[in-house]
Amino acid sequence: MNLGQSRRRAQNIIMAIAAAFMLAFAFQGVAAQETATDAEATQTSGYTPMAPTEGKGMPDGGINFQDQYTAIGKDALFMHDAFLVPMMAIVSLFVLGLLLWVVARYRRKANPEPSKTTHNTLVEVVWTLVPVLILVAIAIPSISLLAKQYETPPEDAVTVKAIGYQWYWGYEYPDNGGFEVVSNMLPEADALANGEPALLAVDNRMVVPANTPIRLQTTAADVIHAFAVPSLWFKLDAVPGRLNERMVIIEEPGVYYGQCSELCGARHGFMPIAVEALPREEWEAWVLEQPGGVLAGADDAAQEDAESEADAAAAGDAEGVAEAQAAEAAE
Ligand SMILES: [Cu+2]
Repeated sequence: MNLGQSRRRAQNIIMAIAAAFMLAFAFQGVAAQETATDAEATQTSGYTPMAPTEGKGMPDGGINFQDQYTAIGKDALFMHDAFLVPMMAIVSLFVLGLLLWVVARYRRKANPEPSKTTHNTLVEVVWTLVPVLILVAIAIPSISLLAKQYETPPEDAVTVKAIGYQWYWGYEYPDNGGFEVVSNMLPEADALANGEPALLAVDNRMVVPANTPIRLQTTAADVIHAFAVPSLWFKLDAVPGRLNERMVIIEEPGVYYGQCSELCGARHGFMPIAVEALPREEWEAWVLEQPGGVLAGADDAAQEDAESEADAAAAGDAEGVAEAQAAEAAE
C-alpha cells in the first residue's frame, strides 16, 4: 500500500463517519418533531389554560384587599370595609380630638390654677363601658366568621391536596385516581407572552370546579410552606407530616393567583400558586384527560359493580355474574 492509497482510505473512513453522524442527527430531529406534534395534539384535544381577567384574582396595585370570590371572603371584606375601618377611624379621631382639646383648654396660660379633682364616677363608668361595648360588637360577627372558616366540607366535596416542595407546588387529586399535577413558575418572558402576571404564572395550574365545595388539604414534603390565595381569602400552612384542611367554594370560574406565604428557603419568592376554577363539566373533562384520572362517582359505581360481581361469583351464581357484567356493560 503506498502513501496515496492509505490517504484515500483514511478520507473514505472519515466521510463514512460524517455520513453516519448526519443520519443520526436527522433521525433525532424527526423523533423530536414527532413528540412535539404529540404534545400539541394532547393540548388541542380539550383543555387549554384559561386566560386570566385583568384585575381579577391578581394584585391590582391598590392598597386595599383584592376583590373576593368566595362567600366567606365577601363577608370578611364587608366586615373590614363597613365595620372595622370606620370604627378604627372614629376611635382614632375621637381620641385625637380629646387630646387637642386638653392641650388647648388646659394649657398653663389658659388655666393657671389647675383643678385638684382626682375622680369622676360618671366619666370612669363611661370610659369603661363604651370600649367594652365596642369590643362585644366586634366579637359577635368575628366569632361567627371564624366559625364559618372551620366548617367541615360535605362528603361529596372534591378533595385537592396541595403539597409544598422546595420550591414548587404539587396538587394531588386523591378522589379522582390520585394523579399529581406538578406546578412550577413560568419564566417572566413566557408569563408575559401568555398575558399572565410575571412571578405569578405557572406551567400547570391547580384546576378545580367552580361552585362546588372543595376539600382543600395542605401538607409539605420538606420544610414549612403556606398555601395562600388572597382573592379566595385563605392562607393555610403546609407543614411536613401534618394535614391541614378547609373548605373553599369558588363562586365563579376564573384564574386566581397566590404565593407561598411562609419563608421556606432561597426560592421562596418563586413558587407561585395559580388556581383555575372551571365550570363543573369542563373540570370533569380535564380530570379525564389526566393520567389515571377518574371521576369520583364513576369510581364508586365501578367498585360497586366489581363487588356485586364478586359476591355473585362467591355464591356460585353464574347467572348473577353474567347479570352484573351486563349491567356494567350497559353503564
Ligand atoms: Cu414555600
